Amino acid sequence: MLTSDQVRCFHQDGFLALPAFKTDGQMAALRARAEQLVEAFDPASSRTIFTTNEQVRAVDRYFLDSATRSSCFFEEKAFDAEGRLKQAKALSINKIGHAMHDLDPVFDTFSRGPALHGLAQDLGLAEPQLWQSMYIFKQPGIGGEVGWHQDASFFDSTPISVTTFWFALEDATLQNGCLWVQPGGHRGPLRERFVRQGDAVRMDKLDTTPWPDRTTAVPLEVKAGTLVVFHGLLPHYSAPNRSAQSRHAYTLHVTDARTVYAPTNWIQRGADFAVRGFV
Ligand SMILES: O=C(O)CCC(=O)C(=O)O
Repeated sequence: MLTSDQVRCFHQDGFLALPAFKTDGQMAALRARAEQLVEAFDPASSRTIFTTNEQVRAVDRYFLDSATRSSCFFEEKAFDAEGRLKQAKALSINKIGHAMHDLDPVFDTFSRGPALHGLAQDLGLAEPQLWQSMYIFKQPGIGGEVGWHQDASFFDSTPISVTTFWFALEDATLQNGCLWVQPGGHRGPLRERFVRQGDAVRMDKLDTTPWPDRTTAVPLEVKAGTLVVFHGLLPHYSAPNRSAQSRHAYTLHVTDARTVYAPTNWIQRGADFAVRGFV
């Protein structure tokens, strides 16, 4: 799949953008299916969960259960002071997560196949395991910021192997909140670890190395259809979307089965819903 130059760039910079990886038809199919999932989602059933501060435990439960579901999460700025949606439901959802790749045939088709398997091999993921899928809407006007983080905080393994597959489903620009990355930043330490203990989750601070800022990071303005792959230690971030254009993206988080997946990671799979690869 990749030239030796592309593999070298990935290891040097910690990321690689592959334009035109997906066709318009493939993206349209995923987008239509995401729209259907949102349409089927009843906001009344979970509005209190997202709008009442005292209900932290209910939020945690909804979040933890989403590990094996296709759950909709609202944008933080979706509601007014009375807890009513300020815009249509379809323009209020921040993301769908986190198991569509294993639950839904359309997402499954988009998430798998020989091209992705071959790419994973070239990136050093000999036995890829797809733990998580997210359909990210980055809605016009209210799309929330995603703060600086490293995905290895959420998908820890020994040694670290998590690699992110980030598909632009629309053009990602500075205006609508494209990704920012720190080239070479994957050679730095893991700063935080998201730990699950039973039904509780917490973020442990591991290292005080500061996060990059816009002087050391670069924006990844990419066209729809581009696949960006990045190393699990690469610091990345996306700004709020205050523009009139949405910025849909789809991500997969993938580890290598030859590494030891941490039992404290928040997503775990048993034999009844086994983690699978790209083929
Ligand atoms: O798409 C974004 O805004 C952020 C995505 C991200 O951080 C991730 O997939 O790890």
